[in-house]
Amino acid sequence: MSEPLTESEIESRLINLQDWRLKEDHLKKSFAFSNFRDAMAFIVRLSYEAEQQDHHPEIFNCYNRVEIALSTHDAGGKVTEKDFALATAIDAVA
Ligand code: H2B
Repeated sequence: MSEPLTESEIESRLINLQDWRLKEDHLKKSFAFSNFRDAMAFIVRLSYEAEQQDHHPEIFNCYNRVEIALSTHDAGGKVTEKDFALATAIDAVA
């Protein structure tokens, strides 16, 4: 069972991440690519990270745009350290 982070714990961790925001109990970020193919390649690449971490993002795609939302079901849908670990890995893939 993962422990939810407090809002101030989340805000202090967000300082180290570019363009991630806390919204509706999720860590959210929008990525823009040159085209649909690059956006889909990003999704496939991040899926390997998600599987490796056994932690899975919500993903919305529209053409060249990919929106990611992270929360932890096991923590009642709140943000935990697992979401920060996956956000960091997703940024490395992008
Ligand atoms: N992904 C996310 N985002 N939150 C979780 O709590 C979660 C998950 N739990 N992926 C994992 C899988 C869990 O269901 C399995 C059984 O480890």
